[in-house]
Amino acid sequence: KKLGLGLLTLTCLANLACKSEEKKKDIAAVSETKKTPNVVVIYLDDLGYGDVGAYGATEIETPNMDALASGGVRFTNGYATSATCTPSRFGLLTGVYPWRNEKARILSGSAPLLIDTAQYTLPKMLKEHGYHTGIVGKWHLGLGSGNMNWNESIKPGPNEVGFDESYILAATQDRVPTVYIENDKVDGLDPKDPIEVSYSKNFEGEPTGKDNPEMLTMKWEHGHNNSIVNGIPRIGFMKGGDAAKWSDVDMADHFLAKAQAYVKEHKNEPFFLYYALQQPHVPRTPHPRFVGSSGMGPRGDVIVEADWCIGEFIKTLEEEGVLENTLIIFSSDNGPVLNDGYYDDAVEKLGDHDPNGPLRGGKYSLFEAGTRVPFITYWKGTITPGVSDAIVCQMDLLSSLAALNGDDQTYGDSQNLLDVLLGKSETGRNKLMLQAGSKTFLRKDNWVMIPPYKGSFVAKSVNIEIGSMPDFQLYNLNEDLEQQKNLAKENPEKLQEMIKEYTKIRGV
Ligand code: NG6
Ligand code: CA
Repeated sequence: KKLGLGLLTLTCLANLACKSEEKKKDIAAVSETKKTPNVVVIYLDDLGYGDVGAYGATEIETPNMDALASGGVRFTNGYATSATCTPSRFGLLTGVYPWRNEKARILSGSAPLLIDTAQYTLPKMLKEHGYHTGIVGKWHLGLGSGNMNWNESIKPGPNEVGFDESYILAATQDRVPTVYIENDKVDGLDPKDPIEVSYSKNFEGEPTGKDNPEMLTMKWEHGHNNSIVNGIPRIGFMKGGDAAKWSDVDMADHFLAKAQAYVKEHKNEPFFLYYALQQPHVPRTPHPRFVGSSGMGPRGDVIVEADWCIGEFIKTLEEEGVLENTLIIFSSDNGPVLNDGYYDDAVEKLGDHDPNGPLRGGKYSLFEAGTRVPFITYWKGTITPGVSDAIVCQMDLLSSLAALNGDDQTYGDSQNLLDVLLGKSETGRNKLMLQAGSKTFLRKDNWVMIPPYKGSFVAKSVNIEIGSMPDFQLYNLNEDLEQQKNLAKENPEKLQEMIKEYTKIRGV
């Protein structure tokens, strides 16, 4: 049999026309041996419900995101688990409500790993089903077990919670350490120039954004006045590691190249890639070729840049012959913010663009724009394009993708919504306990109930309505998507029903 194949190859080699035939067969053979598709999660950072053309944006062009929407299922009620990054990513990967873990709050760059290494996770599940698993991009779920030495093996991290391969930034683009980490090592570290990181005090003699404004190419507005890297003041202090420091303007290209390389390397086996882009989180640092591309300043420009990255990445899937065998899930970790601590014209140059779309609030908010995000599933040739109003949550990927692999169990708080994600059913969740900071609220059918909370209604620094009120809030999203009319007094029966349900889930 082997000899026969060898002969066939030989004859084919002699004949160029035969070569493309061979390639086609190759691709067919690859997809045949795979029972289930590759899975790619494309995850943006702080991209708002209204930032995407397919979700109604008219002032900014996102043709590649729109192509996913028009060729896939566009969810109008797709949710992250939280209005900030760390808890949302925790929910996405574990299938567990982040409010069950008190430590699931915005983490510093030196925080220990948040996910228990014994926790079942999305990548672990897919690994069990024969997938190779990789992450490229933003992590922000902590690393190590406290007192990290960045010059040695950085463990535990993504590789200990299910990823075979990882290429990440530790926390956020605005937090130190400003280096890439490949598996358990800082990429490009010169051992003669060790890295030190502190979130409590500066290292002697090191400039800071606060004391050395003359060194800055980007000005801080609130927070962000510690160590300066590439002229940008960051959160946290860092010393050394010069050769390993990333170039902010090249970050998008850098992660894209890593994501493309991952696909090329693993196209012949089932793979799961979590491609976590850093845009449009602060500091917004578009590559020079995107500067001015949106007319909206850096925030718009990095959205255009991210859209381009997505287009290039999908081209790679296509060129490598795996696009029709890949389920893509596109979403964002939380809602939008304009001024998140730097002067970058996000407010001044916004024009008529509304990153919230029709929703109230934004990043950090109890209102819809905090957690309701663009959410698209795309599987060329398999998913029938459409729009779905079903309630789906990123946390549901674990059980749904387990079902895709023939495992009908449900895990943690994750529901099996496979048919919904594939556009075959409109029956999504009927309830979902969402969170902003440490505050939770309940979405049930078309109703939202926000319990009374202390704290200010508006977060002044970012100019976003967080939504904390001394009284219960009740909204009917069918009639009032903009959450303008609190029905708590008008509809005490509904309110009581919602409180009962809330208490049942939260146990408080
Ligand atoms: C906040 C930062 C904000 C952003 C956020 C995390 C300040 C004043 N603000 O603490 O700029 O980094 O944390 O964003 O420091 S997230 O998308 O990763 O949750
Ligand atoms: Ca975020």
